[in-house]
Amino acid sequence: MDIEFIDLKECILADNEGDAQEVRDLLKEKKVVLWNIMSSPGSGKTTFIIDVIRRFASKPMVNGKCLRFGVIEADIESTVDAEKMHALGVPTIQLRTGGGCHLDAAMVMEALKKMPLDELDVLIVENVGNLVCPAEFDIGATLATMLLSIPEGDDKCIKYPLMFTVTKAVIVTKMDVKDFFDFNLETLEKNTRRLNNDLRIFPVSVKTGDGMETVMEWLNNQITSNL
Ligand SMILES: Nc1nc2c(ncn2[C@@H]2O[C@H](COP(=O)(O)OP(=O)(O)O)[C@@H](O)[C@H]2O)c(=O)[nH]1
Ligand SMILES: [Mg+2]
Repeated sequence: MDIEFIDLKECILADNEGDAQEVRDLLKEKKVVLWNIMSSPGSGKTTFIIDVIRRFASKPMVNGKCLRFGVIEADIESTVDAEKMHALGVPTIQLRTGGGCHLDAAMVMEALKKMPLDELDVLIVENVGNLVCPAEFDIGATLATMLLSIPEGDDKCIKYPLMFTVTKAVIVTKMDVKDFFDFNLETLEKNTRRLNNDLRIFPVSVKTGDGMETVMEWLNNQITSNL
């Protein structure tokens, strides 16, 4: 008798595709942009998200209103980041993956059921800190971006290529410490071009504010064109 095997990864990913479509359909109906933010732990996701939400809060759109944000925090454990978002006054849901290294679309759908979608324009997902698994799972996002911090090095797109192909932009964080590291932006750009010719690269420092206005302009276009 032949040994049967089940390719679990394929099954999981196939199910996930259907779930991701359901997330997309619901958010299209509700006119909410789902923005997936991925990176290694500690690259500055929470810090960047807080800064972006604050900047958008003082940036009225053409109709005089500001974009309304919600946040889904995904962590293996703890509510540290969710507490920071909650303190900003934005609707926040903490998803605890209980050891899982990524979010999938079904988990996001659970969070959507608890979010006041009719009162939101943008729902930010701070994905689990990891450059591998989150890239494999479509969560139904309208916009996917990643952060890469200066201390991580400019070779990460060679080591984790998938992440750099599923994102629209790499936000290079902690530019204020670049003099202490051998990070070369041109090397990063050259290596990412081979993987994803449309990828945008935005060097920023949330500490000094450098580069933030440029990335805000791009984000504003990405969000408003998808609303
Ligand atoms: N020097 C510097 N540190 C930063 C910057 N952004 C974030 N950090 C620091 O990096 C650490 C990790 O940031 P955090 O936002 O928690 O990263 P996350 O794990 O990706 O959410 C914290 O100590 C932040 O203060 C920055 O632009 N410059
Ligand atoms: Mg965080």
